[in-house]
Amino acid sequence: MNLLSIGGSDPSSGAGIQSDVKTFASLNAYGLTTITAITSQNTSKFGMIQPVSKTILKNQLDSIFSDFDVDGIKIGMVYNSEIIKTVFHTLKKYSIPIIVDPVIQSTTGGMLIQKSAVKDFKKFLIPISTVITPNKFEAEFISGVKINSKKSLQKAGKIIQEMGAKSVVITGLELKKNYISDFVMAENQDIIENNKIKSINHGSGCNYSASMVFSLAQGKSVLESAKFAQKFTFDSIKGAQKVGKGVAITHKKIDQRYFELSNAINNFTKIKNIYQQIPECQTNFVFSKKSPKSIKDVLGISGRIVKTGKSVTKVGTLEYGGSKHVATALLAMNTKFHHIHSAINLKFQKETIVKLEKNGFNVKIYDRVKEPKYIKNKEGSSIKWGINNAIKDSKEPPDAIFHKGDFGKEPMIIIFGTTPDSIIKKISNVVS
Ligand code: PXL
Repeated sequence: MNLLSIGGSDPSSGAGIQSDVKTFASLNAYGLTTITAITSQNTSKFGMIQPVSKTILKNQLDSIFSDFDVDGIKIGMVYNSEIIKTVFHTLKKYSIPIIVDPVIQSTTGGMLIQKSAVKDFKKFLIPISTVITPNKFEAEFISGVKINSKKSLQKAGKIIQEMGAKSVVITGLELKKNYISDFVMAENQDIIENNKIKSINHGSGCNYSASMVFSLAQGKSVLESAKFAQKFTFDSIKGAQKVGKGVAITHKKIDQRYFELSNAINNFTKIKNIYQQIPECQTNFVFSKKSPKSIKDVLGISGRIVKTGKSVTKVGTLEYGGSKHVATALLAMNTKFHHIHSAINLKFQKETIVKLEKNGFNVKIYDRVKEPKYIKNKEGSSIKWGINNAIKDSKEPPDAIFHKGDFGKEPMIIIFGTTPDSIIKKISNVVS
């Protein structure tokens, strides 16, 4: 996924385009940037601002759009009217989710937009936004409404929506003690809340809008994306680091599991003739947290790995809870063998079983025909029963478990391992 951040450069990397690139990278998306202005600032002081010329801005935008498929755009600092109009004239040609983060003032006091440009900001950029994400202060500034009640909050949101924004998310509201809330005006009106972390930091606003565009670009709704952004921002504030001498800079710890599974999926798709191993119900590849309790602790692919002719492709994204069946099999295995954290399902073929055994792998079978009726009738319990049945006498975890199907049930092999990489090693020996 390619995401574009249009905004200012912040040399401290706490905010602006540098911060957005960090956010995108932590989500495994590719970050593109076009710089509207160069700021000089650190964690204590805001220095100069120098906007770029419209010629170089247009040139940057053209170089991005002529080469990359852009899946989502975030607009941050735009500073003056010339920049606003240049951005508008390029973006109006595309129908890509656009988040407009109406940044006005930095935590350290710098003005990020000229007073004279506010009118054009409202005229050109608000109408092209899929979502606009002002904080309370910015929402008050744009709408002219002082937010001090639910009614005034709704009024401010409505005024901004009437300026042309499809959806409005007003962030950072303190509606309840010890909580921080966001007001989401999309298909419906919702208030979403999270625990408040009492700290002053640099970067949280940028984290919110950048993570939100990632979620929107995945096809998630505005409400789902706001929830995702709220959680992402909470985590990044929790992980804030005092890198300089002034305020802490937000930091989202990278989920290593995400990268390991992503890499392994990539390697899996490259195995010679791997399409021959994909079952009718397609393949999922999962990797769990250390002590998984439910499928929500298991990372899987939301749309599975699917066969497209003679190649295989990952469809959807890696998500906790992204797999049901293979994740359930893994959970059953992990309950007995705590160090097994990864699994993949492959098409049942006799020769695969023979090769697995020839390679010295421990292979177990269970018979779905023997599955008790009360289990069959209970949605989602067959796999758990099958895995438990196959390992009930095992002292060591098997490398693979298979069953030969039942009426209306496709036969299947599941390969298990400690990590996704260990599974790739097992499979590569056997199937290519
Ligand atoms: O957080 C808003 C923001 C956006 N862009 C740049 C900034 C800031 C805040 O400091 O410097 C370039």
